[in-house]
Amino acid sequence: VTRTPFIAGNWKMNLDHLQAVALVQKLHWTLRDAKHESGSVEVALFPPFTDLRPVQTLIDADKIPFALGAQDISTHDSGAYTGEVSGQFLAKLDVSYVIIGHSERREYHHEGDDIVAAKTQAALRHGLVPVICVGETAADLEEYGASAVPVKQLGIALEGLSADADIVVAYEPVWAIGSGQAATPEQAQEVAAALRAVIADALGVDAAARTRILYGGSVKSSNIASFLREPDVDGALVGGASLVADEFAAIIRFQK
Ligand code: G2H
Repeated sequence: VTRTPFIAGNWKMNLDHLQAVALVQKLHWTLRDAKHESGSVEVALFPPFTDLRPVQTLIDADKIPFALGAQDISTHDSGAYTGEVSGQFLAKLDVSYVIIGHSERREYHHEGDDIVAAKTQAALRHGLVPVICVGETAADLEEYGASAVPVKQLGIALEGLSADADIVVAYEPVWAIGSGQAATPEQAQEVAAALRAVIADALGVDAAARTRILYGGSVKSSNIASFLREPDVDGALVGGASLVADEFAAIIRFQK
């Protein structure tokens, strides 16, 4: 099985809709200029909810080969849930992916593994691919090593899913997020391999072979190739560096 490399730009709570459109135009221009080979890598952008419609309109009108993702999803489909956004609304906006369980939501919004599992199921119900984020804190790393906590988190998220569930997994060590201090490629590989084994246990070997596992945490153009060289790392979830057109374009053009 060949897994198409996946580069995801998680904008977090940055860029209003005017800035969003300007960044996507600049990115498209930069990549077109550099003869970006389409098809060799899949690129997805995860803007704030308020940017989804204008970005979708732009990529549709200019045939820009970027997929669209959301940063969160409600566990519910509709109803009296003030402030929540349903997966059915996202699907209607041509959103293909949704980040679930990012450590910032786990920490600041107290989302536990049960919420992550419910959101994973909500995404799949609406034909969205969940990008399930797992990762250990610095304290976890010291106490249990790198793999134990991500393995447990992913196991819970995958409970009850069917073998043909289309998912992406992102390994993001919490201590590496926005810190400038990325994990080593060796650690990313060790945990990615452990996560692939979790997928094999939960969904079977075919699912494990086709599912893409990303590394996230201080990815930049200068370290992307070292991660993508690892056999079980199939892409990256990029935060800060996805907000700068030249830098994100350089990450997209990485050489394995
Ligand atoms: C981790 C990552 C993107 P950054 O949160 O999800 O952010 O690349 O800024 O560390």
